[in-house]
Amino acid sequence: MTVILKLGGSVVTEKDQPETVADDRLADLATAVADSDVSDLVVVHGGGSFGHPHAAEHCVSSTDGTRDPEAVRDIAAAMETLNRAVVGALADAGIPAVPVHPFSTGFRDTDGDLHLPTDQVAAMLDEGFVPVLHGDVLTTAGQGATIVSGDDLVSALATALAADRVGLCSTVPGVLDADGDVVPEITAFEDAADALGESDATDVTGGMAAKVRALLDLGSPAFVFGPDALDAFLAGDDAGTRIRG
Ligand code: IP8
Repeated sequence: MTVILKLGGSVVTEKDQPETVADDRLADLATAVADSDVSDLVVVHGGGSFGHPHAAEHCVSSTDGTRDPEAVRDIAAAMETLNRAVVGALADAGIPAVPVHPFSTGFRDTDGDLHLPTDQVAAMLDEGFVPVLHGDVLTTAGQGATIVSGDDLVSALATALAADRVGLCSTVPGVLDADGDVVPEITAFEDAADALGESDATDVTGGMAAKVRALLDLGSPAFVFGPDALDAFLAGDDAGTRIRG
């Protein structure tokens, strides 16, 4: 069973406090992962209060690039720092987590298509490791470098590794309708278009709407859920909102 789990940036960091890891929340998530029976797990985490403020400061987004190497180094370094914290928390819970930095391996072509080598990720899984990737700055043909969201990486990994399940662990318990209730299932974007607004903190790669669109395009069942439902998701149960295109 191959599972791709995204830990949202607002879950692993305190999103309103610059460069602050949400240590207790991260430790609880790591414990839930350690207690699960998933054989092949790939973790991807978002930028939260590390990547997004640096990207905004340098005016870099998924569509606006930079040719300033200092900006690239700055964003990449912030994400490496956060990745070290996430890998460290998983390691402390006994998970064989190892870091994978997308900037060093991937790029976008002139059509904006993401090229992310995944053979090394598959080899890591075969060797019993848990690869931990992250949203990052990424070389982009014709634009210098842009931001790649963890969600884009999740899609690329899910396709390349033929994932059985995909999970997005967010601060909200799922996709919420106008009354604040969790939408149990989305099979077409129009089902939830009214409920899908913008993310409230600085987020240069789009909010829930972009996530749902990407998940609808996957061949694997995907779930958006809150931290409390991580163990249910990892146990193979429905969690939060089920998204199936
Ligand atoms: O939080 C963005 O990743 P996301 C990464 O998954 C950076 O959108 C560098 C802002």
